[in-house]
Amino acid sequence: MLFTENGFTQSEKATLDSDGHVLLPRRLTPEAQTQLIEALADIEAQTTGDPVAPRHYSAEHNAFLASLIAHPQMLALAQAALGPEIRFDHCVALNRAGGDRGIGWHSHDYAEDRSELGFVRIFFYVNGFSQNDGGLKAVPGSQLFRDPKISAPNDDALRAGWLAGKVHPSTGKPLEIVGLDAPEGSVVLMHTHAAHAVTPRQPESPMRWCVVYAYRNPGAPVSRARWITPEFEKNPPPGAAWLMPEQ
Ligand SMILES: O=C(O)CCC(=O)C(=O)O
Repeated sequence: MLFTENGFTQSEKATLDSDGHVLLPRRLTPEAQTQLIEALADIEAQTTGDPVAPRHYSAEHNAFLASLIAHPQMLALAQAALGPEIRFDHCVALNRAGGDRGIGWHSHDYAEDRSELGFVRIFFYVNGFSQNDGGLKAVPGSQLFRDPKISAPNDDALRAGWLAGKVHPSTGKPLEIVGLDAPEGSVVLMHTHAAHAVTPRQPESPMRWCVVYAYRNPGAPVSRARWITPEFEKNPPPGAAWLMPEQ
C-alpha cells in the first residue's frame, strides 16, 4: 500500500480546485515512507557523480520510484484530480538538506489558454516540514489566472508585485500567501499554475525527504518541465506505457 486512503474525498477535490493545492496529512503508509526514504537516499548518493540527472529524472535512477508512476493508488489519485485521460510528466527529487535556501515564488507552464487541460504535481513530503523549515507556501486562487511566469524573490516582492490588487476569481476575496505545516507522510497536490515558494531549511534540521510526481491531461504542447528521456519512454516500467506518450 502506498496511501492510507484511496483517491480523494469530494471536499479534498473542491479544495484543490478552489485553492490550487490540497494537503493530505499522513496519507503515505509507514512502509511507503520507509521505502521512499531509502529510494531518496539512493538518489542523493548518485548525485555525487552527476548533481542534476538523478534529481531531475529520479524515476530513471531508482526502481522503487519508477514503480510508483503507474501504482494503482497513484493513478487513482491523479485521475481523481484530472479525469481518466492522463500522461506522466516528471518525477523529481526535492530533498533539501539543513541550510538549504529554499526557493522563491514561481509558477509553471502548461496549456495557458485551455483551462479544461489540467496539470497537477503530487508531492510526497515523506518526513514533513514546518512553515519556517523547508516549508511550502502557496497563494490560494493564484492557479486560476493560469500565469506560467509568476516570479518574486520573497513575500514582500510578491505582495507588491503580482499579488497587488488581485482577488480570487470565485470568492472575490483578496489573494493572500499561506504557509503550510505538513506532518510526516504528507501528500500535497498542486495545480501547475499555482504560485508557490519554499522557506529555507534550518541549518540544524535533518534532510527534508521529498519527491514530486507530475501528471497532466494530454492535448497541448508539452510543458518545459517534461523530463523523460527517450530511452525511458521506449522502456517504461510495467503498466506505465500508456502514460508515456507526449499526446
Ligand atoms: O521543494 C518543494 O517543496 C517544492 C519545490 C518546487 O517549488 C517545485 O517543485 O516547483
